[in-house]
Amino acid sequence: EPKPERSIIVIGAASCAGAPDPGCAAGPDALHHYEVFHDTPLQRVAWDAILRVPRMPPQAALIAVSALNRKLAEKVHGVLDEGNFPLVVGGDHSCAIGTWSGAQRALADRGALGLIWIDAHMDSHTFDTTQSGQLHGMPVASLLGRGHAALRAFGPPLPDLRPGDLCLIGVRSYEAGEAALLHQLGVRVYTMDEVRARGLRAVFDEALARVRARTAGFGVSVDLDALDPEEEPGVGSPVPGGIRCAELAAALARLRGDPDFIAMEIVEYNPYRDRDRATADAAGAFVEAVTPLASKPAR
Ligand code: Z70
Ligand code: MN
Ligand code: MN
Ligand code: MN
Repeated sequence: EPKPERSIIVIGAASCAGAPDPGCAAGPDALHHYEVFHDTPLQRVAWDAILRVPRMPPQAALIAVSALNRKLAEKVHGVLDEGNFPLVVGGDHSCAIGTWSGAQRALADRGALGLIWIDAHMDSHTFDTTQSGQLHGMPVASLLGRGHAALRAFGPPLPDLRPGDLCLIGVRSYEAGEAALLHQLGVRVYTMDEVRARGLRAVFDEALARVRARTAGFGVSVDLDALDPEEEPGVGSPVPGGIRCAELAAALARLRGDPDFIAMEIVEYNPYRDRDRATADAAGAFVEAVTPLASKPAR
């Protein structure tokens, strides 16, 4: 069988500048070394680069994260312009600002970006509402246009992600300020309680219909802490009571061959907390679940 023309190009974002836990910076190198993302008979997978940030004091995190995101956005845009599929591997979740800004930029002439955000957290703080000060708690707010200007100040101005084009799935740990922002903007949040009540499959299909409705393409951001830490402990901020790996893989399989599915992100892998590579293998299973991709992205 001929291999499809669209390859998965892996870009590492080896940074923990946006998180309190330094272990996530080692995530991309560990996943590369474990070879969890690999060719299948129908899908080519190749590592492009692992982006790194210089060692900096915590007060310089904003500078480090915005510099990384500028490089990451360029990479993602370039991979999409070549007709390939970017897979961004974190690192802490503040890299999502670069990943999805790059995707927005690549889609710009054709329309808006849709985004499914799978996470135990809301990641929707602004500098006014954050209690921790950690940037990985802010990427959603930033993409919605509520972030610090420095975080998205690269290249020509980007449109804000529209609240109706975004869904969160798996949420079970958040603070009042970020919940109020998402409620005010009308972002659909599928909490873990709703996932348990309705099943991930039903919730995922509904989210998919929403992020597709008014967009030119959509992506999925998987924070591995959405998973249940009893099964997958290798994350920066474990929160009990999450999604089962097999359930998420089954839901993601809905994306197989979908020409509008343009990019994916898997973040917050901490190899020091992993057990028998279970969490690394889950990351590999999620990529296998979405393959083979459609041979060509939608035009
Ligand atoms: C908390 C904060 C967070 C990820 C932890 C936690 C945020 N709401 N995000 N792990 N991925 O610090 O703002
Ligand atoms: Mn997150
Ligand atoms: Mn372009
Ligand atoms: Mn999280």
